[in-house]
Amino acid sequence: VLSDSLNDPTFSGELPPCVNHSLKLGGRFKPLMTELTLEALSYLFLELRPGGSYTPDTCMAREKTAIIIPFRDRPSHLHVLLLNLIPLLKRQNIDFTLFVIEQELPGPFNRGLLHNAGFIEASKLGDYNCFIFHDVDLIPINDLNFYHCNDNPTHFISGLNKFKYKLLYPTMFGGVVSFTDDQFRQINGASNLYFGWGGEDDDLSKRVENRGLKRLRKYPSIGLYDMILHGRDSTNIPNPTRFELLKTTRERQGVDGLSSAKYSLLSTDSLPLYTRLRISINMTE
Ligand code: BGN
Repeated sequence: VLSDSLNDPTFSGELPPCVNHSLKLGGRFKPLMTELTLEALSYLFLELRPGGSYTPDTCMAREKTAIIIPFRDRPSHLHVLLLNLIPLLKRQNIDFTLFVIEQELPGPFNRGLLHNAGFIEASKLGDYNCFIFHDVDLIPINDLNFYHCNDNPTHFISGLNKFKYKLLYPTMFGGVVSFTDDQFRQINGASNLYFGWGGEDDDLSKRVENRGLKRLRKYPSIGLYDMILHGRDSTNIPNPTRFELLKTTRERQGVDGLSSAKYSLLSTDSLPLYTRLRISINMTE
């Protein structure tokens, strides 16, 4: 017979804080480029809660992280990213939710506005204090590239396969970047005015600098990514106005950004591995 004292135990203390030097981490690895279906992936990652959330169960994570993935029409890239990113985040003991923010066709892609919409909508769904904006075609290949926020906005990429594991210019700030909630508000988010390819990440870089923040970057041997090879996206042509726009970043920053992001939220779907946010953007507004 079980004694009564066993029925109602009290935990002897709290979970210990998660530490960086987890025994599960393996350094640099070769990513798996296999394109699985979402169904197959969801069987691989049964421990994720609906909507794509995960909380380590053996330690207390240091922050609550929203991974925001701007997306349009590239399911195979998304599936390769999930196959590699989810295990990495688990090995790093990150408390995360994956958000895929999808812009409806037609019309040119607006990556900056998707950052703002993803930030605003994710913040309504949970009390996230760290936001990592993540391109769908960039696969991290080093376990020691921690998906944490820092005391300043951080560029996670120090080298990309297509640039021979280097960057093109020092102020590059695209692809994968982190902001705390406060840092993103402090710079009034991203510009909403860049339609099509290019420049919006350079604008973001200047916004960080203009508000007296530093850009941090991952250590060269750690911030390594493989870009999934693809041709140029015919629906996302280079934006001819990007050079002109970049001249006025400072003047626009207070009035063009989080404070002025206009979009319609079409649906919020809690899928097995991510929360899908579909939005439409009216280009003439
Ligand atoms: C730059 C683009 C970035 C892009 C990188 C890497 C512009 C602005 C005019 C100078 N910037 O040239 O948006 O991320 O290349 O491909 O086009």
